[in-house]
Formats: sequence, C-alpha cells, structure tokens
Amino acid sequence: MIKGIIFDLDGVITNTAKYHFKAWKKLASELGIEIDEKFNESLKGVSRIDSLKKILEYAGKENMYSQEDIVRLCDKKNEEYKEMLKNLSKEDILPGIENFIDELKKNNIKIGLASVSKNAPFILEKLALSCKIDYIADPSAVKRGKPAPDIFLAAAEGINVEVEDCIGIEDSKAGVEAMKSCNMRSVGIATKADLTFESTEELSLEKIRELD
Ligand code: B16
Ligand code: MG
Repeated sequence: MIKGIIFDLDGVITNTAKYHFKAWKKLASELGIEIDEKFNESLKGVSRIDSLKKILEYAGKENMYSQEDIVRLCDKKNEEYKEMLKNLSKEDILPGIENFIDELKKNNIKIGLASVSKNAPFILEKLALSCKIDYIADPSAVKRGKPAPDIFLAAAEGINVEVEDCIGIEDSKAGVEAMKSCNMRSVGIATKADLTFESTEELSLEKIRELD
C-alpha cells in the first residue's frame, strides 16, 4: 500500500543546486579554492557544514580552519544563498511536481519532506507549496545526515505512516542509500533507485504503484 510519499527538496521539487553552487563557488574562491560543476555533484544532498568540509578537503585545506571559522564561513555562504532565493516563485517548481502533489492529495496520500536543507520551510513558502506538505522533517533534530536514514524516518513518523507504506523520491545517491538502509521504497530522479525516472515530469501515482 502507498499511504505516504516523502519528497526530497533540492533536485526533486525545485532546482536550488544551481544557487548552492554559485554561493559555494564564491566562498571557495575567496578561500583560494576553485570548484566546478562536476565537484558540485558531490555536494548534492550533503549538509551545509559537511559541504564546506568537503570543499576544504578537496583543496587539502581541512586543517587550516577552526570550528568557529567553519561556522562563520557556513553562515556567510548561507547569507549569499538566501539572497539568491529571494526571487524564487511558483515558476521554479520542477515540471510535473505540482500536478503530482495535487494527485496525491486527491488520493488521500500523506506528503512528507525529507530535505537536509535548513532553508526548506522558507523555500516551500516561496514556491507556495507549504500548505500542501503535511510534515517537514527538521534536519537539525536528526543525528545523522544522508546516507543515514534518519531524516526519512523522521518524515515517515511526522506523517504518521509506517515506513513500508511510504515511498521516497530522491535525486541524490546519498538519499537513495538512506532509503535503502531503512527498507523504504525509492523513486530516483535521474539516479538509480527501485524505480527511476529521467525527469520529474514523468511522476504519476499510477506509475509509482508499480512498486506495490
Ligand atoms: P542548506 P536536499 C540539500 O538539499 C542540498 O542538496 C545540498 O546541496 C545542501 O548543502 C543541503 O540541502 C543543505 O542546505 O544549506 O539550505 O541547509 O537535496 O536534501 O533537499
Ligand atoms: Mg536532493
């Protein structure tokens, strides 16, 4: 049975990865580090602090910054990123997502969000989707990030649906692994999962029921 669908945010509901990349690239270049789009792929689904650590490691500079420096640099990146989110609107919802969400609502399927982004509530507000999401799992309240299953388990609990009755939708490898490790069925957007679609446009309840 499908009773709940759990969405990832960046890469599934909207494409904020391009803004994360711009903001990280700017910060990295201030630190004398050059990153490209290929490297940015490895930051998808990774928390803010772990993303910065990965960037520093990439340049062999991980021992040059104190914990306080790391927090300050993350804040700086986030300010830049939030500035870029100011103009986000309904237009930025990825193709097919809104119709799919409406289809789920009509079928009384609960909707949860399992994003590691601390900006998720703000982003959903900007996309005018907050009222359609039943529960947003809080990434600050879970111990481990993706590929650990914590955020998916928190979302399932929040919508009050057993893990075996949930299906999660992800674009990142870390997110699919997170679902695998708690036996949640997965749909991947351009990433290998129990069921894979090339684009969000292809999502429909009928196709997802193949997993039942
Ligand atoms: P924030 P998701 C993730 O979103 C992004 O893919 C990742 O690039 C980002 O570092 C992370 O959120 C944290 O975001 O800085 O806004 O807290 O894919 O889990 O929705
Ligand atoms: Mg994602």
